[in-house]
Amino acid sequence: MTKRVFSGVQPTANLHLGNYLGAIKRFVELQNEPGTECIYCVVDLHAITVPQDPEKLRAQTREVAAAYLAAGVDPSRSIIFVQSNVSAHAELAWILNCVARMGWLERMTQFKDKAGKNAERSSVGLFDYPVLMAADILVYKATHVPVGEDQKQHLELARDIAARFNTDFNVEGFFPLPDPIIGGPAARVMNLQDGLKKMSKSDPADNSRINLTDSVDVLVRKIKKAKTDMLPMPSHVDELHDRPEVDNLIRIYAALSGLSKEAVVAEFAGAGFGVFKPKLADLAVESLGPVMTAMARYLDDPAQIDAILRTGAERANACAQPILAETKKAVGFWS
Ligand code: AQP
Repeated sequence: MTKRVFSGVQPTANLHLGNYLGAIKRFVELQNEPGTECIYCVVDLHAITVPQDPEKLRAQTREVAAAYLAAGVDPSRSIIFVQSNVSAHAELAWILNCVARMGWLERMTQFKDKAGKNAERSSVGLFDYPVLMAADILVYKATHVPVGEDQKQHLELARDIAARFNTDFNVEGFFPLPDPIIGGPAARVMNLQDGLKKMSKSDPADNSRINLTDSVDVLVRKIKKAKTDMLPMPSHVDELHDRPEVDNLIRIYAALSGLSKEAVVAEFAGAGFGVFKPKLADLAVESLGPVMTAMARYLDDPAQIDAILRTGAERANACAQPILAETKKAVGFWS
């Protein structure tokens, strides 16, 4: 059976190393697997679950598309498009809203984290975000979804919604239960200044993350200033349990080099950070530098990005519309 991959990134500011290693880099790896169809979306409907400046949203949409292209997503092999250009996502989300249960959504930890103490003032969209995410995946009958670890719970919900739809409408196997692709050393890249917090776009401290739009100088400086501790590099992975910042840097090194965490620990065992950090910076420049340069080049030519996104939207619509039509038929809508 053909593997159909779907994933997306929100066009919110400050695309970072976590988004790259946890998601975008894997998009490219999957695209290069034989027998795999890939559909990659810039999920702007998700972005407006919190307030956005319209002009910035438009610019950031191109920025995410530029990151996909710069990382190596090839628009002749994968579909790259903007979510709001394919209305089937929103239409299916409504149907799935009537399948998902309030109790399921109330358990979502990301809503609790993002809404914080202001749940009452949050948009309904922020609460409903995981149902839209389920629609994004199911409207293509995608079988695999590469995401960072923070999206694991949402993926489980998408599976529950798919299974419930199939049962409620007596259409066994209609929606496949999508498999998450999560894992590797960079499934959860942490904040460079606090190893207990996820690296995040919305953190006000810019030195907490490496942005894909940073210059090479800034990238090197942020690695140099990344928090560590007074001890030397560990000799065994077990020593990393209570050293979250060091663990994070080692995992970043492992993800960028393709080595295992154990191999990185063995390579630097007992060394000082004065040895490790410059090596990490060199590695980051070597692997991220070309992506950052290519991204800037794409952003200099917005017309090229727009043309790719328009073609992508046509192709995505062509995949989604027949599945939406079948879904409506199963529900009993007149046509
Ligand atoms: N720190 C991370 N490590 C690994 N993967 C990550 N992802 C996000 N942060 C990390 C993965 O990147 C993909 C796109 O994420 P998104 O656009 O949905 O944004 P997000 O998860 O909301 O990103 P942030 O940085 O966490 O934003 P804020 O600050 O707004 O909450 C997803 O696959 C995600 O798992």
